This record gives sequence, structure tokens and C-alpha cells, in this order.
Amino acid sequence: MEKEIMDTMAMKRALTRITYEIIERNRGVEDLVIIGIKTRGVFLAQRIAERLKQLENVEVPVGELNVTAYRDDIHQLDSDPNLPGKPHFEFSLEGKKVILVDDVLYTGRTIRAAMDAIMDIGRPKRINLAILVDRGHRELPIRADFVGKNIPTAQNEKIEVSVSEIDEEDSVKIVNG
Ligand code: 3GP
Ligand code: 5GP
Ligand code: MG
Repeated sequence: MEKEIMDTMAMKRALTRITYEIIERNRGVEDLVIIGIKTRGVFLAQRIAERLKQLENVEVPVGELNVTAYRDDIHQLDSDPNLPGKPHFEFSLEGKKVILVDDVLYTGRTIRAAMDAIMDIGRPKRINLAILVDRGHRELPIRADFVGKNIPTAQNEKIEVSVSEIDEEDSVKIVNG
């Protein structure tokens, strides 16, 4: 059983609100960089950057982060020589205000890994977290600064996030079982 929680317009409004909140919290966009966590976090990060351009007429750098190598359960995976190592961005993180972007926040382990990866290559001034859906069940003391929607879930429920760049549509659904 699945139930749609957000459609195209709802996602659009949530991302627009988050963008305004980012501008307000930072009193502008100076020294901002946006880092999207693969896979869908990257498309959300790009959309926020597009809105920042529309609203503030500034191109904020966007980077992509694959946190696989920094996960705390990595030893459980087959050791893969093709695992990405330290991240690389086209821009420096030194002294920057980083906005980390992901689609779903759950245990918080992905964000811990992302912060580890970022600290490995630089010393940003600050890291904030923007999330489209917070589904609860945190296992670490991590919270989001900007939230599209809080969707309390049972452990056996999943949040299905679709983005038109790689899926057929923009939607957030709650899926049972
Ligand atoms: P994403 O990379 O676009 O975020 O983790 C790979 C994909 O599996 C994710 O896509 C996410 O949508 C989906 N997924 C669904 N439930 C889970 C979960 O509990 N943990 C993880 N890591 N991914 C999940
Ligand atoms: P965490 O590390 O906080 O447990 O999980 C966050 C990451 O796992 C996110 O990048 C997200 O892609 C994925 N994830 C965890 N639960 C879900 C879920 O219910 N739906 C989706 N789409 N992704 C999830
Ligand atoms: Mg994700």
C-alpha cells in the first residue's frame, strides 16, 4: 500500500521555502556552498542552487558527495577496490558555509558519514543540513536545520522519493512493508 504525501507542487513549494530560509539564516548567500548527497540529494541541491540564482542572482557552487567509503557499516560490505575515496570538489571548503542536502533523514548515519568526508578535505566555517523528508528514528544526535516535511514513520514503512531528473515524476510517497 502506498500513499502520496507530496506532489510536484508540494515539492516545489517546500524547496522554495527552504531556499528562503537558507538566505534568511545566512543573511544572504555569501560564502555558501551546497553539497548534495548521492543520489537524489544531488538533484535537490541543484534545484536549491537554481532558486538561489533566481532570488539572489548569485551562482552558488554545487558539489556531489558519495559517502559510501565513510559509512560506519562499510566493513560489512565486500571490500570493493572501486569504492570512491576522499571526495573532490571543484571548489575549496575552507571557511565556507556548507549546506548539506539529502532526500531522506532516517538514522542520521549518512549525515555523520558526510560530515566526516567533508572534514577530511577541509575546514568549513559551518555545516547546515537541508532535508526533504525527516522520517524519524534517529540513532545519532543529528537534526536537520531545514526540513521540507516531517513524516513520522513506522520502522516497516519506507519513504519513496522520486525526482523528475531520474524518475518519471516529482513525488514523495509512504510505502508500507
Ligand atoms: P538515494 O540514493 O536517491 O537517496 O540508498 C539507495 C537508495 O535506496 C536511496 O536512494 C533511497 O531512496 C533508497 N532507500 C530506501 N530506504 C532506504 C534505507 O533505509 N536506507 C538507505 N540507505 N537507502 C534507502
Ligand atoms: P540514514 O543514514 O539517516 O539512516 O538514512 C539516510 C539515507 O538513507 C538517505 O540518503 C536516504 O536516501 C536513505 N533512506 C533511509 N530511509 C529511507 C527511506 O525511507 N526512503 C528513502 N527514499 N531513502 C531512505
Ligand atoms: Mg538519499
